[in-house]
Amino acid sequence: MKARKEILTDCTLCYHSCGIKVAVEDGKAVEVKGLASHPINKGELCPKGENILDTIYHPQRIKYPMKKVNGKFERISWETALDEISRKLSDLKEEFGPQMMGMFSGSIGVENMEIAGLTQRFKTAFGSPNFFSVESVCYRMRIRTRQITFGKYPTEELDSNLYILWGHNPDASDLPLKMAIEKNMQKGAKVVVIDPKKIPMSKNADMVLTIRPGSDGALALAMIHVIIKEKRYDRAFIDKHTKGFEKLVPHIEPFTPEWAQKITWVPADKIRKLARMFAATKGAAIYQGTCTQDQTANGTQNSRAFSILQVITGNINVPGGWVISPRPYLGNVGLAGDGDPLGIDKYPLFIELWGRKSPYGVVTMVPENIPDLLKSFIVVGGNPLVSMPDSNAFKEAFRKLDLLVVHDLYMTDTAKEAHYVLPACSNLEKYGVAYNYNVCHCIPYLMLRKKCIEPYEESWSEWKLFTELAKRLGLEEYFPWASEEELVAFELGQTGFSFDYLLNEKPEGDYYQQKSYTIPDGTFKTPSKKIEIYSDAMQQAGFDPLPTYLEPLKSPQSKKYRDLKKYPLILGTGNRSYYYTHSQHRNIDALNGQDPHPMAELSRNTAKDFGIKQGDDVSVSTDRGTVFMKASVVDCVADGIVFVPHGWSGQANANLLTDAKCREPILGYPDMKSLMCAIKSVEISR
Ligand SMILES: Nc1nc2c(c(=O)[nH]1)N[C@H]1C(S)=C(S)[C@@H](COP(=O)(O)OP(=O)(O)OC[C@H]3O[C@@H](n4cnc5c(=O)[nH]c(N)nc54)[C@H](O)[C@@H]3O)O[C@H]1N2
Ligand SMILES: Nc1nc2c(c(=O)[nH]1)N[C@H]1C(S)=C(S)[C@@H](COP(=O)(O)OP(=O)(O)OC[C@H]3O[C@@H](n4cnc5c(=O)[nH]c(N)nc54)[C@H](O)[C@@H]3O)O[C@H]1N2
Ligand code: SF4
Ligand SMILES: [Mo]
Repeated sequence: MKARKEILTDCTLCYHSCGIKVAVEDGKAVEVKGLASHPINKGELCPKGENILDTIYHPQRIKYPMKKVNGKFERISWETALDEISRKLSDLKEEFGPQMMGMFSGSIGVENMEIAGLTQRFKTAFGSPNFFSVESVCYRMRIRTRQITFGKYPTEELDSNLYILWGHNPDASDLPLKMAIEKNMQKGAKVVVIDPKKIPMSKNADMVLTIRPGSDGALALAMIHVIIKEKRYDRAFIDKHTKGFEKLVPHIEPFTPEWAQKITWVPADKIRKLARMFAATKGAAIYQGTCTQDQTANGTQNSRAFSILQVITGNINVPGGWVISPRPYLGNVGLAGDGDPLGIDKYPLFIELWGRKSPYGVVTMVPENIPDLLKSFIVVGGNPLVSMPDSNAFKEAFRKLDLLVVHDLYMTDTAKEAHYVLPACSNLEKYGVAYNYNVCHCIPYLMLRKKCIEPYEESWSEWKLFTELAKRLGLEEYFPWASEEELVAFELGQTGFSFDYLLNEKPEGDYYQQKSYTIPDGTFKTPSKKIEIYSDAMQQAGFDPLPTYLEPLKSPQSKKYRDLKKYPLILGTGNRSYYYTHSQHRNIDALNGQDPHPMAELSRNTAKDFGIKQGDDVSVSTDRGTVFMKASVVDCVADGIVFVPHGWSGQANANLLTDAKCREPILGYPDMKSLMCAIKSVEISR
């Protein structure tokens, strides 16, 4: 009989890190099920998680290191690869200085703290400040804005009395929230959908607001206007905990619902109704799209306005509102270094707040800084030539690098451009700490990610990659951990949990602390110790200290964008597919069968206007490029809009349409949600 064991760990195919049970027989993972006791997914899995073993054991996985020779990849040993890479890095460092090295880690570095931490540590050890990640296109904007406002990061809880789904579609992207909403609706929780598209949750929602992409900031300002004019705010909370409300009152005067109606397409009456409903509910929360509200011209100010809506209605640290959940004292694998990352002059608040520096550079500025500043790149767990804006600009720039190294499980579009490709372990092949539950869903829970199986073929973990590379560069002192287990034990150091406890006694994970709904003195760590409705940090950095609205540069209402006539339709990119994570999983039959083609979505009226029929081959163009997809003519999308998915490779890559220089002015995020395009039917010869 085969020896079978069952290991409790997390999925890691997206940042939700759902709990799973992996059955392993004779060293091979043979079955994966949801872990019922896990607070995030309660035993459920999405189709990606259900099919995780197809990802782990797929024959297209990279098996050994490769080097590009005369345009073709050749197998080499790890020894040779690391020797050559370290020699090249040393030479470039000597000639140009250490800042010439850039590093990138993708979304997998968000759920996988070891990837982001070790990558960051390596760049510091090497002496470069230039670490880039998805943090400068996704989510950190909201964290940063809430830090600026609260000195803390209050988070939406899963259980709420009123869910405002503001550009967020849990059925596609957020399984834990979808489960929570379905459960709480049975108990009377209300749901509001603010979206240019009817999403599955629109069907049973209490209110549905069909909004013009990129105009959300105007709606939020008008809601603040109504709440203030009608005196529906929480006076006691404002008096006790905030600073600057008296400045907000006159500031908000012009932002009437009628003003917002013209900008947003949402009728003024509906704006009033929503503002009243929100103000009347304790335990109400805005669930802002995870990246939707960031990747637009008004991004930072959108997040500021949402914070202020929560604050003036007293929906902070109440169950179901936004709650400050305790963070664990994790050992920091990242290492602070000298020097300023790219972007500090243009987007200072992204990098520095109250004298504290974050480790990330502004990724949208990378293409224009190759090759003058950046000569080499190491990409660990990311596919920037598909996932970052303006793939043409990124590709052109990456082709000018003296050295591009990619560490991944698969031969991605980025890997194909590399000088060296190195095989990476999957999440079932290494140890780690699963902790995102607190950051994304306000659950103070930790779990040990277990090594369930041995590395596939010649794959290495990031710990091994950087430890070995550092040795060759004389940087071994920075990587003192003798094993992955030691590294993870270091991370767990001050959490109160030992590696052994999480491995043997609580393999299902554990709560490291309890949340509290009180607001003791000293809760808000801003300089004023109050919630800063009026933000001195924003003012000092030269930005509006009270929330404002900025029209997207490329929009039908923009005064600045001159070539509009060529691109008459609004373009949104990157609505999530339930079956894929970004550019991943297209090669998994069970998933690809469910969503086989990149589909450009548009309404019946718009399709008619442009002579497009269901299933037509279409081209979608912007001032940056053209993609080829199929038309999906639907009832659920508002007229005048085209939505294209991101993550497809080659000619269907949505980021051929986006623009690295079309940036949100405060934190430098790319606009991926509110652009302009043209669409037409095309003949594709097959
Ligand atoms: N299956 C799957 N899940 C994922 C991911 C994945 O790739 N696949 N990626 C993960 C990551 S990294 C992220 S950042 C999140 C993304 O999560 P979100 O940003 O929340 O993205 P979606 O859930 O697709 O929801 C976006 C919704 O916003 C609407 N929308 C588009 N533009 C606008 C606008 O301007 N205003 C408003 N109000 N609505 C708009 C769209 O129609 C869509 O219904 O998903 C995460 N979850
Ligand atoms: N147009 C448009 N573009 C977008 C978005 C959008 O909405 N619109 N969304 C953006 C957002 S929010 C995000 S977060 C980014 C995501 O951007 P990325 O993170 O760059 O995208 P992924 O395709 O998830 O790339 C992750 C890569 O890591 C590899 N990988 C998986 N596990 C491991 C591991 O353990 N180790 C290593 N070394 N590699 C591993 C995978 O095979 C995959 O190639 O995309 C952004 N791009
Ligand atoms: S939502 Fe799906 S892909 Fe993401 S962690 Fe859970 S099971 Fe895995
Ligand atoms: Mo993201």
